[in-house]
Amino acid sequence: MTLYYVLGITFVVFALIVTALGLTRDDFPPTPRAGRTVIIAGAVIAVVTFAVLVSSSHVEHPREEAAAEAAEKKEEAAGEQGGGGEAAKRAPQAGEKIAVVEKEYSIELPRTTFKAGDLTFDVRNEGKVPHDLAVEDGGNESKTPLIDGGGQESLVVDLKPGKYTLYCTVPGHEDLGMKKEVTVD
Ligand SMILES: [Cu+2]
Repeated sequence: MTLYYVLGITFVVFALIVTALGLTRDDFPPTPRAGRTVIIAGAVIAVVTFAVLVSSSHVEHPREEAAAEAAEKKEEAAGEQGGGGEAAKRAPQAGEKIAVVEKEYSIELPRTTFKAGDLTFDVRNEGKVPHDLAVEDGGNESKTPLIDGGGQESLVVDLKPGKYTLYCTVPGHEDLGMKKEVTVD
């Protein structure tokens, strides 16, 4: 493809030079033989350019083709995962959904008692500074990514009956009031 461009540009430049010479100089071409040489040279460049264009036309859009191929492979890969992939995508939606609002410096919940099992905390940060929502379950801390002001993230946990504390892990925020005792039964 690059070769085609180089040849094409060469042909255009050649044609412009010959035209300029022909228009501005009375003695161009200086001899009939030189004139024939110019015509043959022009024809050769044109033919080679056309030949390269034809031979390279099957890879005329290499970038677009590569992108289409990549998309196809991605689709195939997704297809191979089959139902499993779909189930994994749905998993975060499973169980009870609880809308949580965080700001400086509080965590608001619609209620503080939940049924044991899958729980999805949909956390909206209505504050100005980033917050997250975490819960400690048997020594393991599960938490959302840090949520910028105005942002939203979900925390999906599978909790057994017991008492838990929901809190923000940003240093100092828990002590400033970003914690909430909840009961799972
Ligand atoms: Cu916070």
